[in-house]
Amino acid sequence: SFGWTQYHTLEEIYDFLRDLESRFPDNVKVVKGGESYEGRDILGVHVSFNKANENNAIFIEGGIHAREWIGPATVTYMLNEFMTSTDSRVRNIAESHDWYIFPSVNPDGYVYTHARDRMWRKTRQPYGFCVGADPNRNWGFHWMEGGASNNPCLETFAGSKAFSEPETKSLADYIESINKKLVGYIAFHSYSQLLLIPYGHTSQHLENYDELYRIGLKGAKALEKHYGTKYTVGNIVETIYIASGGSMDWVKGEFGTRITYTYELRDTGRHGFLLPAEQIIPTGEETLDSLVTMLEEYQK
Ligand code: 0X9
Ligand code: ZN
Repeated sequence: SFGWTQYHTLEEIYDFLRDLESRFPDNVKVVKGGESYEGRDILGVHVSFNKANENNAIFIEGGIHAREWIGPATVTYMLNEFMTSTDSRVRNIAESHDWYIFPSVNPDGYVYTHARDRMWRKTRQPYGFCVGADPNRNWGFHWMEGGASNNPCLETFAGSKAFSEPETKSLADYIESINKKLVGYIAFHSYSQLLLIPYGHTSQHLENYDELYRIGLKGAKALEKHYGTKYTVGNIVETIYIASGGSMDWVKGEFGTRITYTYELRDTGRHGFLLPAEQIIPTGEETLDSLVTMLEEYQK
């Protein structure tokens, strides 16, 4: 059965989503957020406990980079807690929002990391002799304005144009269709233990940077309490490097969605992308607490 002591395949994750829908038919609906180059569905769930929360929705994105397996694992962990936790703080945050949760938005890449190359990052659309674009450089907001390459053989290839990848194009259309309901967009990557605030093309601070920074620090503090895991909070350019064309940046730039963060989950490099499965549950616990804490803060 599905659990968090091992990493799962795409089909196992999708079965978990369908299973949740059958266990909670009044609250969980499996939704198609788009389609991949190889024709796979990008599946997620829409979770709703109360029609009144319709316009208080949080979008959760995992797995845009194929090899960052702790992303989908943490996202499914949190989703399961939203449905089953008896902790009053988790219940309150879960039930006071609608959720659009997509654990694995680069399904071709994820399947490829299981079948062929554990370290694959990109999509799987061919470009001449090389394959794939970086789906976190392919979104149409300040596309190709730094930290992105026009060489299809590199890991940060931005695609032949903005939204050249079916995954980003179809998911963007889906997000656009629900954008008025969204108050938050949170992306999960690994690794480096960072909580990143837009944008990735400029170190200039956003209108609500100070709010996001203040809330982010509270989240990082809550996260650290569990296992001592330390996170750095800040603007993308100031904290890691220039990276234009990311999904969160497009959502923020296009719709002005208020709460926007990108997590870079565990660890800081000892295991890197190959984070041992024993760390899924601790990562899930600490990350969930940080998210709950930030959403509590935001509501104040
Ligand atoms: O380079 C990236 O896309 C992210 N780091 S990773 O090691 N997971 O590849 C950083 C995210 C930058 N995010 C945005 N610009 N939105
Ligand atoms: Zn990543």
